[in-house]
Amino acid sequence: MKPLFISIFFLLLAVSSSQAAKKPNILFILTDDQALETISALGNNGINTPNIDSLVRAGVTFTNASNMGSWVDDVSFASRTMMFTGKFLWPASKLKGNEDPPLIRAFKDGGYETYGTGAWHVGTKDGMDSAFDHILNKRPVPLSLEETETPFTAWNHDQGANWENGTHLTNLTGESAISLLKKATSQEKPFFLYVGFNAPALPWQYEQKELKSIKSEQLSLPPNIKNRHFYFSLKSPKKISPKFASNRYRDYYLVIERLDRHLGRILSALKQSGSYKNTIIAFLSDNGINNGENGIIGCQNLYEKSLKAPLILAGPHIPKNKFIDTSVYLQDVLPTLMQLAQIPKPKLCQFRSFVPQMNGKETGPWEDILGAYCNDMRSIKVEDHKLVLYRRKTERHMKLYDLIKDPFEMNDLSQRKSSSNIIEKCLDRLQRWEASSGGMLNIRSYFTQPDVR
Ligand SMILES: [Ca+2]
Repeated sequence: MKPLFISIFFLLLAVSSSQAAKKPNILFILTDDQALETISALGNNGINTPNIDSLVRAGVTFTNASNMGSWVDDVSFASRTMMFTGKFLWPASKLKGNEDPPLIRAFKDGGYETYGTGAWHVGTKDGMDSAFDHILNKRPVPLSLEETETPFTAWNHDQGANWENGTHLTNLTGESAISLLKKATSQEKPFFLYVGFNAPALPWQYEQKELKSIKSEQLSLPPNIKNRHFYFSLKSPKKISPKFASNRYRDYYLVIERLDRHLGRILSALKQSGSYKNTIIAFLSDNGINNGENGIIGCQNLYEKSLKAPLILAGPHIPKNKFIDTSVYLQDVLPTLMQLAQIPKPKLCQFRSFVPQMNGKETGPWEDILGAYCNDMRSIKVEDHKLVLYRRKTERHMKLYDLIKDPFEMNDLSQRKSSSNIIEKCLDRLQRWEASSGGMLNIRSYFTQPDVR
């Protein structure tokens, strides 16, 4: 090789290795059943989340990120399986679970070393074992409390679940994340670190001394706590009393505050490692939950409270302290991270990147946002409206809400004459989506306007 060619060769080598060094690390923090409004930076004065707040200030927060729904009671499982396989709801429901998660594999193929800890709960081969190169303290979910004669007490370590072996699971996951982070930041390759907090999924356990930090009687409850859902197949107490609801809120918030403290420790460790500036942090949940709103306990429904969850991205080339209300799916997060990391999106991935929206594009990646729960419910958000369909045996219900004027979904507009155009539009789009995505329902045969009113 002549000297000039040798120089050019080494120059190119240097350029390509410096580009490789610039690939951002990914710190992917996924919580379980965390509703959108559980963040103090989003205006909730009842909870104190200084570390999630710091991410909100450091990055972009999507305030309309929804789960696409579920084909089983276990909504978390469906949401996560869609998230890590890239498949829409019905195609994901047909997966046999005999391959490793393709969207994590894409990062491995793109030169990333992968690490995982905590809750996983994804319908792919061998659980977390096939997903990551390095695993610490993986945790199957859901957890169950041991059957004892003692009534459930949040701070009783002997009852197991989150207190198994005397350590709260949130502490264990937080500490495992820091151990993996130390290992990952000592390597040359860029890392993808997955941290799956079981919190704030049930059971809500905390130390007794933590109780005094939140006074349930001082929590302000949303107006739809007093609203009663009409649909009888949803499991819920007959009437949610304000005291019952505020105690639930308190317990839920206490578990999130512990999660926030551990997030703070992880962020400090990342800063101390020197890798903070070249790391994209994704903080999100798999779905939200109803804690008594509209008379419902749980996430097996299509109210916004259960569909929507936090979605925050911070790091290099991501705007700071920006809020975006464009509708996206929570499952769009991995294609987004792939675009930011310049990794090709696998062809099988049906979800889309929202990088253009982070950079100012006003129209969303989706024309409308779909929701489904088994074959009992369907929803679609078109412009400001949301249509929800319910079916059980021969029974049919239709509800229409204006999400701008009525964010708590309390005023059904489906009976109004003026609603017929938007209902037709919603039904048409829902029918098209159901048919094109492998759904089981013929929407039009079940729901035609005159029959359901
Ligand atoms: Ca969940």
